[in-house]
Amino acid sequence: MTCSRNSTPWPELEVINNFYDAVECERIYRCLLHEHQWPDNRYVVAGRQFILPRLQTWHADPGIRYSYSNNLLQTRAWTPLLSDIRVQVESYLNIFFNSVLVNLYRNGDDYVGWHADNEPELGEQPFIASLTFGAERQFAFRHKKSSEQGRVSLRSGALLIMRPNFQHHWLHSVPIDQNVTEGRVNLTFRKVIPAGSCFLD
Ligand SMILES: O=C(O)CCC(=O)C(=O)O
Ligand SMILES: [Mn+2]
Repeated sequence: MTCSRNSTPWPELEVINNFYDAVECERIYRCLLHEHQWPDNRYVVAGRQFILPRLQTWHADPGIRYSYSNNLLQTRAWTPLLSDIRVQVESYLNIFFNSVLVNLYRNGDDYVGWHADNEPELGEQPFIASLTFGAERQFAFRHKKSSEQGRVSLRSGALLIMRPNFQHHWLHSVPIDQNVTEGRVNLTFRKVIPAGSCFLD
């Protein structure tokens, strides 16, 4: 891997471009697009049907439970490809993850709305590593209390690091972008605190 660490003006965020080179990105993207078992994006909560504006799967080590989108995500085992990527991200960062959320944005109409990844299961210091494959998309964020906001472009092969304070102070989203016609797969590696443990990390 020949990547460069690029700090952003925001200390809680770091973008590492070319974490995967173009050839690797193409291989990984094609594999995720065509071989990953994508579920339907319609789901029912309390008798009402909702449509998720992207496709999504959740993979975790045995025994890991996460209430994020509880009604729609079943925990799946790690695939060989996701396991390989996890090892590469972990050894680069020297941080260990036990789960990954996989999102497919089929084109620029797919999006994720404003949110913070700060569920109690992620502990008090949620550290998230996020990888992009496929189309470049904007990652937008806005401060929870002030009017400050920002954006970074996430290109194929980029690793975005969200340090814990990012989830404490900011909301983030990937907005609709009608100029984007191609798909994008995003992997967010997370560390869920196993049920019954203290939040000490
Ligand atoms: O697609 C992205 O870059 C972000 C996805 C995200 O925020 C999430 O899965 O929680
Ligand atoms: Mn998120």
